[in-house]
Amino acid sequence: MMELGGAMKTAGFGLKQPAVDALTEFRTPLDKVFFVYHMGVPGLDAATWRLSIGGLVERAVSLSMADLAAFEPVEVTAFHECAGSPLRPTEPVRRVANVTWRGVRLADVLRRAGVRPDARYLWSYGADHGVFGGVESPCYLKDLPIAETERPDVLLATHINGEKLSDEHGAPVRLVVPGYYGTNSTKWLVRLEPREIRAPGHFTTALYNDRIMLDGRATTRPVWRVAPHAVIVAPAASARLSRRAQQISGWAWGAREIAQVEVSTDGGARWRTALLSPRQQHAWQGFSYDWTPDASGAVELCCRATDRSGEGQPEHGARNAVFRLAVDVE
Ligand SMILES: Nc1nc2c(c(=O)[nH]1)N[C@H]1C(S)=C(S)[C@@H](COP(=O)(O)O)O[C@H]1N2
Ligand SMILES: [Mo]
Repeated sequence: MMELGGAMKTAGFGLKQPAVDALTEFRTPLDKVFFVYHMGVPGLDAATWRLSIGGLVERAVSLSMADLAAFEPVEVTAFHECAGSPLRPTEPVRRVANVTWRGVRLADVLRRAGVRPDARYLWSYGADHGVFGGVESPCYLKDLPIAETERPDVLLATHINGEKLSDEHGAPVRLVVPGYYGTNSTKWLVRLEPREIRAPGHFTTALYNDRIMLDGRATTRPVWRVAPHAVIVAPAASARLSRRAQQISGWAWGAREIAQVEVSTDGGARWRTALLSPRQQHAWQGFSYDWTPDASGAVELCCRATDRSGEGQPEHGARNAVFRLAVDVE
């Protein structure tokens, strides 16, 4: 693996995570968009930034910011979800936002280099390097199935919600793969390589590779496509509610469009179907449920999503385990 970065602006793990009940807007304002980095922030200079493309291509390419700006600009609104700590992959963290990315299509840029037909994965390199989980990595290296790189909504992004990317969000250019967990959207992007095999780095083999059982055999599954998930944003956590008619509302998302959201007001004993908005682009979908509490005391509200293919959410022990919220009715 190659060393690509220079000095780091900050070193070590960093995280910002607003509470779920702060996510009241359809498009999450920037001050409520989480960020996360494993090894620090490199602090790249847009004036000298280059993206190199090598590996299984017809011709090696190196692009500057001006070169990138010559491609057709595109905008995509998409949910953005972190898979949670790769050291505790079955623990839900509900680290999510819904944002509008602007940039150029990855497919357009790759066409400049010409991806060879034997390529099966696209490796993406971030300029950050350092220690995470006790392991030293020379860069942040991820991979994607090559078919995803042909999607028109997979971007090399320069802007988030109309603003230039901040250093924390991956300036000057990051990959954005709507429908895939955030970990695959490589920030501080400096190199792309179509390859025949999966990337060998710590962040693709040891971390972000779920241990699962398939047909009675233990195997691994890359943390790529986002599993169905839903959260309640109103009422707020530990709210004190009156016994008047009110609404339970929130967001649902997943790699596939969500077909149904159900709400429970008794800790999961009975479930009712919520009103659900259709999906726009790759955005999260709003849901709401009208509720008049019929008794006072502690209540556990829950919500769960099912996608178009019928996949739902596990009760426990998964990053998308059913969301539960304790509230108090007066
Ligand atoms: N180069 C690089 N890219 C990265 C990361 C990182 O540590 N280094 N973290 C990933 C993870 S785990 C997530 S969830 C998203 C978060 O993007 P954000 O910080 O802009 O919200 O970036 C991803 N891209
Ligand atoms: Mo993440």
